[in-house]
Amino acid sequence: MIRDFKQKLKDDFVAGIFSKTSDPAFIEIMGRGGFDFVIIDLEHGPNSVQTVQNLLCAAEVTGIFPIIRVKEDNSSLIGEVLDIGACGIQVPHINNADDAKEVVMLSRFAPLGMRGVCRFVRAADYSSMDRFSYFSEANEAVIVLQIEGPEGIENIDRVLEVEGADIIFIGPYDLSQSLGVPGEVDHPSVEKKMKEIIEKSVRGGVAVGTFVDTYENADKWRGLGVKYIAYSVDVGIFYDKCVEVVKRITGGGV
Ligand code: 3PY
Ligand code: MG
Repeated sequence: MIRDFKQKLKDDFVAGIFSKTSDPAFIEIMGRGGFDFVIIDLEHGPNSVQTVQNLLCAAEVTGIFPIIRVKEDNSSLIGEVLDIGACGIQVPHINNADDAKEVVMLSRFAPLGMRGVCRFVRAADYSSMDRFSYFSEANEAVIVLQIEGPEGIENIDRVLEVEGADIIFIGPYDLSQSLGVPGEVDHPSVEKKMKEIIEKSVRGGVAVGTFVDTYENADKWRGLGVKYIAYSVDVGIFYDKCVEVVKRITGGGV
């Protein structure tokens, strides 16, 4: 599954969505709907390692690629979510090369890192998997680093030099706050910085991702070489649909 995802990312484009619900049905629906990946969010929202385990089972049922966004203070969380079967991790607020190196260290078994070893976990099929196959397959988990703050922007060149990151993800909302225009994700200064990060990452051979909540921005960033786009959040999409339905059935038009 991980190899196919990486290949599609390399050759083409992957379409995803954020999830902040705790109901596995939502994850199944996203898979049935055709999304390539889901980012299950532990940075914002009510989920915990315990609730996420069921969401990962639901992802497997429909073949949607599950990435878990951990919190900024992630030292124990990265190993925990990989142990329960996340195929990738996404880490917010990467500020410098040391942050990036630490993520790689916590995500990979030796010789690439020093992730804590346990083969009696869901990711190793509760010990039924050959231990050496598990260690080598686990070391292919997708690593996504979020650049969204002033230090991260400043240090992007050094971050790109760190071996092991698969995707540099630009968080436009935090980035807009960093640039003094909170929430204005279409502000020219935000757009300019995003374009700079995209150019540098593409030049450095690292795929770029971002978050969008309009189709226009999805088209714009895809056209500029962004290959991993998370379109909005399950709860937001559901809310928008509710508003539309209520307007329609009460005669208010759409
Ligand atoms: C941001 O826009 O800051 C994000 O982290 C998107 O998820
Ligand atoms: Mg953010």
